[in-house]
Amino acid sequence: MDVNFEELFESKLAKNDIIEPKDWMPENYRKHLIRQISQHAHSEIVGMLPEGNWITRAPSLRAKLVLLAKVQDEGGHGLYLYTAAESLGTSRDELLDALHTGKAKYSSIFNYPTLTWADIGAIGWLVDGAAIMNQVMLQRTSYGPYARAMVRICKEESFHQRQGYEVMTKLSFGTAEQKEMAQDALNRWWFPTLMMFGPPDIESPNSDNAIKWRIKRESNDQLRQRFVNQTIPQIEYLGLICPDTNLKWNEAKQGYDFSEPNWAEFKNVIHGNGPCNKERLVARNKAHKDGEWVRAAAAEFGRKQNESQAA
Ligand code: BYC
Repeated sequence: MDVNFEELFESKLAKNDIIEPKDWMPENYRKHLIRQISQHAHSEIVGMLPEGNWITRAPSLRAKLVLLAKVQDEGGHGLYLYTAAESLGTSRDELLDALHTGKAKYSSIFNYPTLTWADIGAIGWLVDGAAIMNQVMLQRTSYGPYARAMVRICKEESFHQRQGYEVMTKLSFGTAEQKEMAQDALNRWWFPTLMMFGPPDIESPNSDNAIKWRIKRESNDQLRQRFVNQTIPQIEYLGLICPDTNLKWNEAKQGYDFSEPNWAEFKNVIHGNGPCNKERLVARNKAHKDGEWVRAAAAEFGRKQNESQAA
């Protein structure tokens, strides 16, 4: 009997079934997933850099331990995600090469500098907060290995968000100078965080397929709106001021009206010209080169193990 693989794939999606690595899938679905999952992995790995910058300068031993754990978690997230991407028939080397040569994108947010300790609070609170808002739906994404990786990632991101909010709480209820640091960090991170959700829906070339294939279950604009609605009361609790002067509660839509981020700046950043793009790529290339002996030793160990098992 002839099997119509395309129909089988569509019927699985219609039933909310999960697609697994050995299932037939359209080539464009495979490519779309490799693009999104690998960019997500790169974001985790590059995301370690701006925060890693503060590990040696954390203001207490406790703060240092918590930040170390968070940055290590992000390394772990990158590894689960690279593995999920590899299950689609690509290799780690190919993926890393695309990152190191600047061909692959990673989240725009990590091209901004961390100037003060308050930025570590703002990243945990806002950036991880935005990441969770986007990633909760990915736990139900249609591709099995990605969905399963996201379950653990989301749990860890919730801890990261708490870590950031705790830092912001301490600063906001601290001295006048500390509160000013918290406000300054909020001012600098607010609009770049809104950019994390991607371009407006009408300018998002990948969204239609992503929704059709149940890779994304909500649109960039829907998630951005939900993030703003959720975060404004937190800003108010901290006694800080949202830098958006057009922010206004809209009774009819039961949500806030807010200003669009500067999309020209976003385009500039994702095309390699943000404040820290070059620095991030230099750091990642150096880390990869410095790790060459570890990869060679691990490969040699694996080879010897295989030899001794075969003997
Ligand atoms: N930065 O058609 P669109 C984290 C690109 S959290 C850079 O809407 P899509 C972390 C997009 O790739 C951050 N590029 O795309 C948190 C596309 O270009 P290409 C990572 C962006 O895929 C704390 C073009 O713009 N999270 O890791 O439907 C600590 C048009 O966009 C961005 C994820 O990756 C951006 N902000 O939607 C440590 C979540 N936005 O690829 C780490 C999974 C858009 O066609 N990813 N672009 O050349 C997603 O949910 C989606 O890929 C996005 C974009 C919402 C990001």
